[in-house]
Amino acid sequence: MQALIVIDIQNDFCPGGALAVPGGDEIVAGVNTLMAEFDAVILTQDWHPAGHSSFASSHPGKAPFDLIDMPYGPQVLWPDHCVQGSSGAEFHPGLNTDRADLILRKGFRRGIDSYSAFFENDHETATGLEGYLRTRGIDRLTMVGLATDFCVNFSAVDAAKLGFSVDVRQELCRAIDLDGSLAAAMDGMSEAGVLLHG
Ligand code: VGL
Ligand code: ZN
Repeated sequence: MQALIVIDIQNDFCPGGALAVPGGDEIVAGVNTLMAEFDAVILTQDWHPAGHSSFASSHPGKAPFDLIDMPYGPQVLWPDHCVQGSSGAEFHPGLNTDRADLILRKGFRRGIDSYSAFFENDHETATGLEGYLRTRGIDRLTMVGLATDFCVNFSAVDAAKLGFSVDVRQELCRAIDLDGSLAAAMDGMSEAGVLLHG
């Protein structure tokens, strides 16, 4: 069984959004088309409470894209984005959400970020997605979405480490690319055994 995992195609990650990924909206039509090829489609949704610890605004004297040390490790600080219930947190209006079997929200604990769809940024706190996939007999994953070098990267590497076969369709992903983060992500995914397509 094969699932398409669509990562964070939300207004705030698209042009005009609070943490816009260049070309983020260009992938929407292609992702919709690809959905037809899968047994299951799962959407993830970045879903932060106001005042989340990944927001630079929660750390006096810090600016977006600064790096800080959190109890669970280094953390990039972001502009406020994907605040629960806001229009920025909604999916891009062109995304076919009707086809989704599951919408998995992440990043909802104030004190910890969650790039990966499987584990929060302590690499320990599970989101429950692994159990969902295994109990449905899904063993092959294709990932698309935003951003290649953060949430797609962390999700793909975790999935490969958990033993899923993982394919990332690069032409249906877009990157933030902060200080070489895209190149590092590509290396990390390859090393973990993720297949990079396109
Ligand atoms: C993401 C930064 C902060 C992502 C989410 O979806 O890649 N990046 N929150
Ligand atoms: Zn976020």
